[in-house]
Amino acid sequence: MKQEQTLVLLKHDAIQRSLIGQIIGRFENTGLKLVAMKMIWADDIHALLHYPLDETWAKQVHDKTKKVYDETGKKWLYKDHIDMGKTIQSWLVTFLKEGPIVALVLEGPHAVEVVRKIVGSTEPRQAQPGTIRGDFAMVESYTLADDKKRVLRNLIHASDTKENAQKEIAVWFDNKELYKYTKELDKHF
Ligand code: 3AN
Repeated sequence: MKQEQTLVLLKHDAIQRSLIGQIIGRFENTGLKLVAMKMIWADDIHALLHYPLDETWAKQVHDKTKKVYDETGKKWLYKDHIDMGKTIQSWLVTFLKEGPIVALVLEGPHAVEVVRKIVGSTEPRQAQPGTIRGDFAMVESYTLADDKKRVLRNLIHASDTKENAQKEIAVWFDNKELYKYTKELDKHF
């Protein structure tokens, strides 16, 4: 089966909360192969390459958040999805540069889907127990983050599609940093 790769960033809140080992342990438990890993302190260039202001993404972020605002009867703050996208992008860049992060690449069948599943919902409040965000960050919510004018502190970034995974891996890793090696499990894939 064709191997897939996905990018994971353990953001600075995960490092502050001493969760590196536990989170990486969960990824290892899936059976996916860790093919690259490093600690980085991001600069503006890398942060903006990682979080480009893409209109489709802005629309998605807008719709996900607006749904929660409508359900909770909270007043909507933004003019439109572009206005919101720009605001969230600037918060994301600030947060990504707050301190060192850990970047890793996981490889294996359905890597993107499997990783997103165990990471859990973007809004930790909605994340299922058993997921990383559900177990370690459930008190965090869109309304809390927006009231504080900061990004959701949801511990992890995980690529959402195979295409984005390839783009994001290229932001953080050179090809020579992606290792090829065999594991016992490979013979079953
Ligand atoms: P995911 O990280 O699950 O792919 P996206 O693409 O919806 O989530 O959002 C990217 C990041 O933007 C999220 N990880 C979150 O930190 C932040 N974010 C999205 N919407 C909001 C919001 N309303 N308030 C604060 N941060 C947000």
